[in-house]
Amino acid sequence: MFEQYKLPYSYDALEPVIDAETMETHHSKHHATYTATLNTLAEKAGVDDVEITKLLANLSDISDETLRNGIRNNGGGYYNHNLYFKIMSPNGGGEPTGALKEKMDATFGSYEEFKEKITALATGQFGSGWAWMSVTPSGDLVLSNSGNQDNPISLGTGNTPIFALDVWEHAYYLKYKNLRAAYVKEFFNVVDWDAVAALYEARK
Ligand code: MN3
Repeated sequence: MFEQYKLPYSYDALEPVIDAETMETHHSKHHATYTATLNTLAEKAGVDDVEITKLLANLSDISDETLRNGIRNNGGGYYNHNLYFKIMSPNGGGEPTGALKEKMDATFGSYEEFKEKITALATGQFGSGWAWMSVTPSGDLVLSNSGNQDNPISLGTGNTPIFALDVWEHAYYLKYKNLRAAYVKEFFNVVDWDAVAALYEARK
């Protein structure tokens, strides 16, 4: 049984960066539906007791193609949004600190250069998808993007995401309309770098 991440903040807490209606629809409809559908499909496939990261890393173990594709999409939607909602906070913004900052500076040059690179991946993702910062098995940081609800785990990279940026239109359309770049620019004002640093510490 997979449980949807419960928001530790209210739907309007991320205003004005993300409006309350978008947050409520995103969490109580989109994410709730991914979670419910994942639970139905995972039970059918007999994998409802498998950890989500293991499930996504081993999709090829599911022999039934319909179940496999459904779990790839809905399991991705479940995992991706858990991470996305977890790394946002009404007290977010600012810059990374500590070991995460040191590693990001060493990898990307500076926080500003990180922002430029992840922004290019987020705005350059054609159609629905995500932009990621992940930790490799050897502890390095890498940036990537992916379509639909795929992620670095389901794509078999072996990397663990610690930063997720949803660029599906449902994440921004009510407020930003077609202007994905405007949403991405504002998104950094709600990123909880302490939460990202905790995920980094757990993986490095
Ligand atoms: Mn979404």
